[in-house]
Amino acid sequence: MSTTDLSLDKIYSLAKNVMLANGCDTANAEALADIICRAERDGSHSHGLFRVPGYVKALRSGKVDGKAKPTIRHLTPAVIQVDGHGCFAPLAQAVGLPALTEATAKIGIAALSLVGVHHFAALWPETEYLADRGFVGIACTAYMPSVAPAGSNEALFGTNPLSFAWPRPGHNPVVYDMATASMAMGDVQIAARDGREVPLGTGLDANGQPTTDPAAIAKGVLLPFGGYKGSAIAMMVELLAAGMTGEQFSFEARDTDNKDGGPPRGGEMIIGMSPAIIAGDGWQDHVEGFVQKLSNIDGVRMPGARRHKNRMDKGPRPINLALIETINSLL
Ligand code: NDP
Ligand code: PYC
Repeated sequence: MSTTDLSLDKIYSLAKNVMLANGCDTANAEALADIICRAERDGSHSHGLFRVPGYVKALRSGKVDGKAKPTIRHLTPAVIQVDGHGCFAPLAQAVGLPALTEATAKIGIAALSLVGVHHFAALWPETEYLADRGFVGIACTAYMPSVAPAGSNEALFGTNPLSFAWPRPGHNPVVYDMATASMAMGDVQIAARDGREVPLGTGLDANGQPTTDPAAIAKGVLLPFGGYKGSAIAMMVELLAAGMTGEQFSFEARDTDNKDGGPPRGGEMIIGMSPAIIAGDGWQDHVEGFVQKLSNIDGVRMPGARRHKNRMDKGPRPINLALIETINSLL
């Protein structure tokens, strides 16, 4: 695979310029460029520049409004709703997360429901936002069907990611962010692009047969991680991200989407919790003992640690050359 080195500043300005060139106003373009640049910085390759062609398709088809101005409502003191009015999710998050943080700090637990958004990114930025301010963050979103519920070979769930972040003042938070599919579709597509096989158990081909060929899985279905247990968590994500927000389930998103290749309209549920209020004084030392015990076990690596290590590197990032050429052609 040929790559070219790009500094983080160049990644940010490339992403911002391509969004501005395709109908975004400054607020929308900057929110997207920030999320794309942070994904490349951390090594979240399937959700950084790789997603730019899909973002642009959604802008060009008019499905996403690059000039949308999200609005915020307090449904109760602890329940906040942001309507993106058709924007990509990052700007709606930028509007809602400060209010969620404030409500969590006051009440101990609060929820942010995003509606009218198009989510195409990783979820750790929203959960880490809360953890960086001393709160636990949980986030999930649905997509369009590509995952067969356990026992079937018919796609109903999206790859339905779930992220959790726990604050560790003075340290990076403990954070996981994972598709509830055995593999994110972005990683399946990257494996197909780079000519790599994926592990058996990742998905089934169009005839319902197990395969290690990522291109065949893209035409068939992904499987949930961990059999019926992962399938139950994927179901929970549908219920929280669509049932609880009132937005579209993955199958509804497929039915209403214009199939331009960009993300469909949907919802996201983000929950904040305050350990200082719920657990009380001493929570930090208590938890730190557990985290140390876990991370000191031979062979264990903490989720999030790979990204946080990548983040320390301020240098350029190698980016797939063909992808850069594609993005340049969208300017
Ligand atoms: P991975 O399977 O790569 O990683 C999932 C989590 O497990 C990460 O927190 C990762 O930490 C951690 N991890 C990985 N390997 C180990 C290990 N050996 N020991 C301990 N922890 C480990 O992620 P996915 O492929 O499932 O998802 C990738 C991204 O795709 C996510 O950011 C997700 O939000 C995004 N996504 C977005 C969707 C959307 O609709 N917007 C849909 C589906 C996925 P670390 O990051 O440090 O490696
Ligand atoms: O990688 O599965 C995925 C995905 C879907 C939407 C955004 N990312």
